[in-house]
Amino acid sequence: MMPKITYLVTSLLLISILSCDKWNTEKTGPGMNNLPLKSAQVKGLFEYLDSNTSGLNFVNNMPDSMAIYVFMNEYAFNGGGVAIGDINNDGLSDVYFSSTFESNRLYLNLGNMKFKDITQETGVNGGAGWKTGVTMVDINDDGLLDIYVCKSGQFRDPAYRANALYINKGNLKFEEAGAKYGLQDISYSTQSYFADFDADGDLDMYLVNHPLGWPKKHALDASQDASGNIIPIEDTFRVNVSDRLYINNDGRYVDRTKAYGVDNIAFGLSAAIFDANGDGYPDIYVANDYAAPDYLYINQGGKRFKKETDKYFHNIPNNSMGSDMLDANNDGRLDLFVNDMMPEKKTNG
Ligand SMILES: [Ca+2]
Ligand SMILES: [Ca+2]
Ligand SMILES: [Ca+2]
Ligand SMILES: [Ca+2]
Repeated sequence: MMPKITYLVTSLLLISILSCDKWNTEKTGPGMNNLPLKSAQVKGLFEYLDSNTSGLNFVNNMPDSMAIYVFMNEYAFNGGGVAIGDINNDGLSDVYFSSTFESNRLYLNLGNMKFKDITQETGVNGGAGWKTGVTMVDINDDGLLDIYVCKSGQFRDPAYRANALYINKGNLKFEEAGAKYGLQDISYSTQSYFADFDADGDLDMYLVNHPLGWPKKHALDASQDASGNIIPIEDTFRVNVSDRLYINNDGRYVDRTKAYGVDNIAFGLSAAIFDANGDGYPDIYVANDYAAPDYLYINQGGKRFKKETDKYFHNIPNNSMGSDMLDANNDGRLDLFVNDMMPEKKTNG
């Protein structure tokens, strides 16, 4: 999901506001200066643990550079994400943080809310490039959670955007196998979502992607023949911008984006995978920022998707920032929550 690290930090901040009797500016660790948090003062439903106590001392450091300034690159500050899962099946949830520019970090849960950074010995640092979302998934169905890291950024060499797949070999050993699985994707990725879209018993992948900026967003590459007929040209810009759908063929992932009808251009920030119409096939709701609306793709029997947003929703957000599924009213049916950054009323001046 889009900036999961942002959600985590935001959650900590909200907890502090709700729980503290007074503001406290004690330093609580690297990058946490001036947060109004102090363990001893927090009472209530949640207890604040500082990074010195938990060992979770990851910080997504961003260099002060014009090259990544938000007006030069709109998605520069999106993150960074976090995935939580039990990588060693000891019943304790472990934590993987994605760092935009520095090394990703894997923390092993030692119990009693203590964590140990095991990035170096496991080698799951994400490699070079600009890392974005991360997903823990048992991609080969061997009972061990694997880790898939998305990448984005404008690089001359697209290899810097090759997403990484770390296969869990057991005993805290991992092996990078993105190329082997066909998932060394070089598009501008935000986040990956795994589900059995074609209902053949293995996990396929929907990849939420984004353009780098506005200039070519609505452009059409075309030429004309001698009679004046417009001939569309394969839009290479769109190739790395569109969301992608990969179908799993016996452990080898194959790009079936166009065949499944999910070729699009939008500043995608997240997706929610659920069965919107109860037919047993997973459907996809994509939350998009800026001009393109959100998309609801209804699965057509595992063969393709049909965009049916208007059929299911009277209104959708204007500028979606993220989404999640939950049963908000406890009636047994999943509901959809989408953040919208736009106010209800726009005012000028
Ligand atoms: Ca564990
Ligand atoms: Ca596995
Ligand atoms: Ca499948
Ligand atoms: Ca469905």
